Parts: sequence; structure tokens; C-alpha cells
Amino acid sequence: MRKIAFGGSVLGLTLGAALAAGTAPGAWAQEPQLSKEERDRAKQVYFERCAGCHGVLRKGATGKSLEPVNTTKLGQDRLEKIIALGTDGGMVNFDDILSKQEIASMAKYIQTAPDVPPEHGLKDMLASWKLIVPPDQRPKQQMNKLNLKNVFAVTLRDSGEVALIDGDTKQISSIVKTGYAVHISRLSESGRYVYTIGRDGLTTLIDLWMEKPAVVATLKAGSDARSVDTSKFKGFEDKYAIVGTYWPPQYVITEGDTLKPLKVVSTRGVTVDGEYHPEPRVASIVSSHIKPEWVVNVKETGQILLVDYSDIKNLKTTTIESAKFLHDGGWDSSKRYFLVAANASHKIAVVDTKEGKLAALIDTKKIPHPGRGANFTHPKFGPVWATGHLGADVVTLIGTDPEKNKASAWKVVQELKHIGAGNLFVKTHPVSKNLWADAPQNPEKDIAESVAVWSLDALDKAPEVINIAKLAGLPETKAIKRAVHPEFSADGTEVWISLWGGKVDPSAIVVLDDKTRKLKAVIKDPKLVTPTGKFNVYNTQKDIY
Ligand code: DHE
Repeated sequence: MRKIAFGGSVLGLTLGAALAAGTAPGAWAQEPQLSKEERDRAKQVYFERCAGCHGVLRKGATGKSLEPVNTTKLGQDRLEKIIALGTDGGMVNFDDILSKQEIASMAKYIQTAPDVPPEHGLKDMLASWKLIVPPDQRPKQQMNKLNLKNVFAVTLRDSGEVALIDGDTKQISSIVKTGYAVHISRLSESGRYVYTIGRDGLTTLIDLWMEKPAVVATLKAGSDARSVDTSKFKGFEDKYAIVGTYWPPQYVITEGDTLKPLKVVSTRGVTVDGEYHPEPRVASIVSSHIKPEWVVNVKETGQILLVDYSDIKNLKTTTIESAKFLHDGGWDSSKRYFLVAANASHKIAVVDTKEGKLAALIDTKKIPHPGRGANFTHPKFGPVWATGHLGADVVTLIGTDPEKNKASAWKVVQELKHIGAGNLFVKTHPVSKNLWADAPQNPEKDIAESVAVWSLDALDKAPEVINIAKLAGLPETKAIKRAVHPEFSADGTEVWISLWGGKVDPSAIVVLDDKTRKLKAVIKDPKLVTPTGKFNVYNTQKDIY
């Protein structure tokens, strides 16, 4: 059975696929009954495992609709089987994570009306906001000896923490408590502050100038979130941050150095198909370097918002129609164009942020998943941006230079044969001659534990395949040690790759020399619990990828 798991939740082609197949009308003539305790537990499991793909209101996104009108047609037995065993459509099995009783409860729960979590407006945010160290009590200069440019903020997914690792010595300099199943970190324009977002909406501000970098403010921006960024345009450095939430569907603009919430904007509205959607979640957000603007990608509507933060009282927003469902993306090398995956449409949308217009909508192989993508100059086609795919075994190269390489611009110029489907992240660096791609969601252990490396000047040749788990020399465990998220050091000479095992299994970060592709270091520590994303301060600050 081919299964592509994503995020502990399922990559929704799952129950949805079965639903679309239209199985026999359900055994449940009326809503299944759950005790309060059973319902509370099921609600929690749904949030932790399912909502990411299927939506809080279960209207479907990357995963299809799980509304009772659909699920009751399948009936209890079939739902239990799907949840336990997964499907060929892409849903993972949950029989290794959930007990039989929990699976039965989940099957019942999704046949009942969805729970609607409370809204979370400015008043709630202000009540949750904690200013732990006010700006005037913070250091006036860097108080530690870290080479801040080369610090890595590492997501410790299942412990809800971020490890700050000194890239020069490979030592953990601090571990800070963040939100539940913490997702990404971004940097302020100055490189002083790290902003981290937890899946529970807890936003954490870390001051790297303190003797021991620590949390100086937190804000609960909602109950479900994935994205955060800062104001990077000249004159607005470190002034604002923006947090996008899945629930409630909205974004909040905050003060950059305190996280004090200033303005909340709903993203509820009409999809590119002209239909109202009650839960259009904020997916990726990037910050322009050429204008006082954020690019806010709204998943369910397929609308890309250019939010002008120069006057937040009179907020001006350009709404650009693209395709559903928007997920992750990054800048081209000129930082004028932003490329984002509309993953369920198998397309990449390109926004020209200088003109404030859609530049192109490009068809690709199944489920593009770029992370932020990778930029380099192709020997034949000029500047290109690369994306991998969850649903296909290729890395797609798209031309990004409409001025000097017009014939290649916004076209798929090459598809590199990858080691398998299930890629999440690709990466290169301006000084590197290599393109690195992972495949952590591939069902085959060997593939999921490996990365592929192409030489940029020999892209027609098969990539070198490196088994990262074997290199690390960790003890054998049942859980796959997914090799995930290549990230470069600030000088572009090293590639860091996480080995993401089970919560109680040993994990590690493996550091390779980019030029020789040989092992340089293995960072192991019992405190490194499920490391996934790694954000090098300088590369994240400057959007180098
Ligand atoms: Fe992510 C980025 C959403 C599962 C690791 N992830 C993003 C972004 C979004 C997103 C919207 C872009 C943020 C931005 O740029 O502003 N991710 C989701 C989900 O909805 C999903 C599918 C399911 C869920 O329930 O969360 C999901 N993501 C995962 C994982 O399971 C991963 C692999 C491991 C983990 O740590 O949870 C994971 N996502 C990441 C990483 C990035 C990311 C490392 C940042 C990539 C980068 O280089 O910028």
C-alpha cells in the first residue's frame, strides 16, 4: 500500500478518495453517540492529526471533506478500517498511533457535526499576550559570543521547543519552550529576533542578543497556526510581525519587538470559484524586500493577498486570484517574483510583486511542495527555481527570468528524476554547485532515510543518493528516521539534514560538507527530540535559498 503521511495528519487523498468512490449508504441512520469524555478525546485527536489537511470545519482542503453528509455514507466499519489501515489514495495507517478504542471513537466523531472552536479577536489576543522582557530592559548590544549569522533555530517538533544551535561549534546554545508541535521560525530583518510559531497559535519571540538567548514575549494568535514573518522593507526593519492562523481564519499584525497585537484581519471570503468559504486558512507568508508588503497566501480561497503595511490603520490589500489550495512557496533569486504551490491543483502560481499581478499559473506534476524552493542558474535556461513534489518522483525546474531568458520564463524547463515521491524540501545556496532534495514522506524506509544530490552543471546525470540514517550511526529502531529539510550554513559550505525519528527514538542532525558531500558532523543529544525544520539565521533573514 502506498502511503504518504504528512504532519502526523494525513495528506487527505484518503478518506476523501474513499468518499469520492461513493461507498454504500451508511449504517448510521442517526448521529452516533459519544460520551463527553470520548468526544473530548476525539476532538483533541482530530485537531492534532486530521485538521491540518481536512480543516477544522472538515470542509476539506488538501484532504477532502469529512462532513457528516459524506462520512455517514461510509459507515462505522469502513471508516474504522480507513483510519486504521490507510488507503492507496495517500492516507497513512493510524493503527500504530491510536488504540482500537480511539479509532472507533474517531470514526464516530467524524460522522457527527464538527465542533466549531471559538473566535479569537484582539481582546483575546491582548489577554494572552505576555511581554516577559520589555524592550528597554533588553541588552543594547549582543551579550554573547555567538556568531549569530550562523546560528540555526531548530524545530523540536514533539517537545514543543526550539533548539538554538551554534553553527560553528555545533553545540546547542539554548533550548527554549515554544508552542505545541512547533512549526517554523523566521528572522527579523536585523537578524536579532527569532519568531517561532506553534501549531497551537502560540507565537514566541526570542532575543538572540541576550547572554543566553531567551523568550522575551509570547502571543496566542489563535488556536491553530503555521506561519509568521516580519517587516523587512527599509524603514520598517523589526517594526512589525504578522502571524497567519488556520483557526480562526485570519492574520494579526503585531509590534515587531513585543508581539503586542495591533490589527486583526479576517480571511473569510469567496474562493476563486466564486463560492463563500467559512474557513480560508492562512498558509505561507513572505515578506517583500522591495516594498512594505507581505504576501499572504490563503489556502482555501486560492487568493494571494499583497498586504501593504506602510499604514496599518488604512490597510491596503491587493487580492490576486490564483488556484486552490495554496500552501508553501518562496522568492525567485531577484526577490521580485513569489512562487507558491497550489498543491491540490498541481500548479505553481507566480506573483509579480513589483506590478502586483499574477505573472503565471504553471501546471506541474502532482502535489508540488517547494518549502521555499531553490534558486540557481541553469546552464541552458538561465535562472530557475526548483520545487519537489509529494505526489511525483520529480524535481521541477521553472525558468524565472522573463527579461534575459524570456523563452524559458514561467515554463517547466526540466524535470529531474528523483529517488521517489514524498519530497518535502529542496535546497541550494548561491555558492553551492549542488541541489539537494529529501523524500521523507516516501513509504520506503531506504528512500525516506536518504537524500538525492544533483550537480548543477550536470543536471542530466542521475543524482548521488546518500543514506543519511546510515551515516548517522544511530541505533536501529522500528520507526523510520526520515531525512528531512536540508539547510545550508551561512557561508554555504555545509548542508544540515534532520533525522526525524519517533518521539522516544534517538534523533540527530547530520552535517555534510557541500563540496565533497562527505560527513562532517553528527549532532546527537537526548534533548534533540524529533528535529525537523532548521532555520539558519542569515539565510532566513535574507531569504537565501
Ligand atoms: Fe509544514 C512550512 C503547513 C506538515 C515541516 N508548513 C509550512 C508552511 C505551511 C505549512 C503553511 C509555510 C509557512 C510559511 O512559509 O510561512 N505543514 C503544514 C500543514 O498544514 C501540514 C501539511 C499538516 C499539519 O498538520 O501541520 C504540515 N510541516 C508538516 C510536517 O509534518 C513537517 C514535515 C514536520 C514538522 O515539523 O511538523 C513540516 N513545514 C515544515 C517546515 C516548513 C514548513 C520545516 C518550513 C520550510 C522552510 O524551509 O521554510
